[in-house]
Amino acid sequence: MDEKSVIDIRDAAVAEVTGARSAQALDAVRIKYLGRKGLLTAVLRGISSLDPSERGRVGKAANEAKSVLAGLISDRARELEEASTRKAGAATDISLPGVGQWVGRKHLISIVTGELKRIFVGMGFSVATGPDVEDVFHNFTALNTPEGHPAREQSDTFFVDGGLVLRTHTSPVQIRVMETTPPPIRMIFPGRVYRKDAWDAVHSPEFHQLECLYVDRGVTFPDLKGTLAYFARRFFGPGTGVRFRPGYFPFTEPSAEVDITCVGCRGGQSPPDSGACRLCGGTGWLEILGAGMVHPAVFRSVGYDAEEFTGFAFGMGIDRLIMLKYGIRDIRYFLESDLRFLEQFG
Ligand code: 2NM
Repeated sequence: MDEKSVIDIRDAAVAEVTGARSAQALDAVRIKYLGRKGLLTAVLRGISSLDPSERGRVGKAANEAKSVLAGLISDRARELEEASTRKAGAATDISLPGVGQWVGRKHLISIVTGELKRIFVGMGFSVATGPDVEDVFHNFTALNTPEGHPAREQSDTFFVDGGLVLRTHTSPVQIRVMETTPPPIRMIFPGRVYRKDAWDAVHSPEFHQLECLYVDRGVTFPDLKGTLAYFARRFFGPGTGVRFRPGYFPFTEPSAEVDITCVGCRGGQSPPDSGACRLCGGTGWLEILGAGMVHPAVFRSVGYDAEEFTGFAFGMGIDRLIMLKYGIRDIRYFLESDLRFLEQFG
């Protein structure tokens, strides 16, 4: 074996690799030259038995041939692979017009949820989320809503096989947090919730809530009022008035319904040209959320000492909040994903 013979083997191999028309043919070439009994393999094995004066040159040529060939084989394998994934006869026609690419938009609900989070995180709250499919204990029982309570009505709740429900509020997440974390708790809970409502301009079977929970020693109703007044002014503007009316929720006592000065007529100060304000019906106030001091029965169901700790909680519908702030008259826009709607925001 001499250097010239090695180069002849290399050249023959290169020609065969270039000519291989299929992955199988290419593999046959690889085996013929680089396989266990391949021609180049045999040359490399035989080097030690060559005349010492030949070893250097033959060895160098054989090693070079091997690496050149290995590189060519992997390049050719890639070419064949690409060719086989292009459908037969579907050569690219570069004269065809391009396929348009629609660019999506961040959803208005995501934009505003981000804004709400920033407001509350700025006040020291952190953010927690939980499952959309809940058990009845976390969605109702632990929230002082026992069997037979009207809020458990078959007609309001989507039931799922296995004794589960689609959560009707985000409060079960609060229960999960309190079950696993001792006070103090300062958290907000944004998320999608589900109620068996028929579609109309202001109802949807899925919508979004943001709830808030603050538990510690000495949390009072004035803490709740201050937090909500600050929030309302950050979200709806500095001139926004806030009013608390008595309310009822099973999981809070006392409970309140919270209004802000109407964003349509600025609390009756700028009456529309004719008739009562479309938004508030002339009262000057809009209800935006429910709130209260956490009921001791809720604390007992998560193992908190209701003598030692107090807390406030509130909940608002994000979709409704957005409709008021942006003057959107129909909640169904939120689930249509129509870019003509979404492109108007953000
Ligand atoms: C609301 C209104 C009032 C509330 C209470 C709780 C918990 F877990 F602490 F008991 N979570 N959320 C609450 C209170 C929610 O939504 C209108």
